[in-house]
Amino acid sequence: MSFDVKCYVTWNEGLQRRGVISVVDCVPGELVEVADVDTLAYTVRGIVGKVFTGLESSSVTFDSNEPIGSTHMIYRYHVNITGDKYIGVRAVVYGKTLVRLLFTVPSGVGVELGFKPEQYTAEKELEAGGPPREITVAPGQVYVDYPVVYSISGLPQVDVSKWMLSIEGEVDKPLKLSLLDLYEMGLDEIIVDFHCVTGWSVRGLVFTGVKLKKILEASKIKPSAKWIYVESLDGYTTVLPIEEAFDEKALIALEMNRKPLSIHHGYPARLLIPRLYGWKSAKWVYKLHLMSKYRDGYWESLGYHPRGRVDLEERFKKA
Ligand SMILES: Nc1nc2c(c(=O)[nH]1)N[C@H]1C(S)=C(S)[C@@H](COP(=O)(O)O)O[C@H]1N2
Ligand SMILES: [Mo]
Repeated sequence: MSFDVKCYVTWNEGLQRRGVISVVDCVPGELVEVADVDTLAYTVRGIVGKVFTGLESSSVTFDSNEPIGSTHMIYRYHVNITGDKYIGVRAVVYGKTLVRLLFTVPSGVGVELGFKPEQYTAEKELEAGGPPREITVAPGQVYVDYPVVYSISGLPQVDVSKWMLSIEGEVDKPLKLSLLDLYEMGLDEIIVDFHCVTGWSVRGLVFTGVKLKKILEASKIKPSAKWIYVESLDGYTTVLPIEEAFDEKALIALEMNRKPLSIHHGYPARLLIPRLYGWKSAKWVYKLHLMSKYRDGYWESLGYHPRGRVDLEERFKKA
């Protein structure tokens, strides 16, 4: 295996709760063609040998694969360490080309990198596509009747009498809003299509909630605020560029199809950013942390895009 590979090292609290201590996210420096699960296993084994010192002769076994939209596939493998310990592998394939290889390193597995990791710059990813605009196309999606329910770790316990949405970080006026405070700010209704990055979409969902823009204006965000790191009660996190939150249709949603959100869909409140893929629309949200610097949320640390615009098909990081 002679080709070059550059790697970043990242981590996320939500992943750490699930036993993953860090993620080594690698991008091949040249075109790597993928034919099938076995030849890809061989390629993965070669890259493992380059990335981790001392793992040159470990075995790699296939786990599962799944399509992401109509253009990408994720292949999962295990790099067997000792006994039941393994490093997880997620290979992101675009058409027939390997575009990213992510290693999830569990706690208790000491690894040594055979190189110096690069510094990831999310800002580079935002240059594509020009100014934000309404979605007119959702390439590579298929339509279903009702949104699939996702949660990284089951349904959280919610006590609405104690629940607050906190807005903090790069703001002049930090806020803590109760559900009643949110209703009193005045609700708007939007009708939008919802798109999950894995490839399903739902047409014409009605969401009612407080415009995110209104909440950010009330908290007097500083000019240094460039990103919003979003935290949820189930340990889920995500991140979005500040401009996306100023979209007229971006909401802290309290109702779906004119009924309070069900616990499955994020009661008491969820983010809803219709022009971004669904993973940015965090359910059971309790904190918006305004930041000057980017950091990965849960899916972003597994290679998903810092912005995730549907019309541009920003499914995975490209840098
Ligand atoms: N807190 C939390 N929010 C989340 C998720 C999650 O696992 N936890 N999954 C995301 C993903 S990947 C999608 S597509 C949407 C799905 O929304 P739904 O479960 O209401 O259909 O929720 C997003 N928000
Ligand atoms: Mo999703």
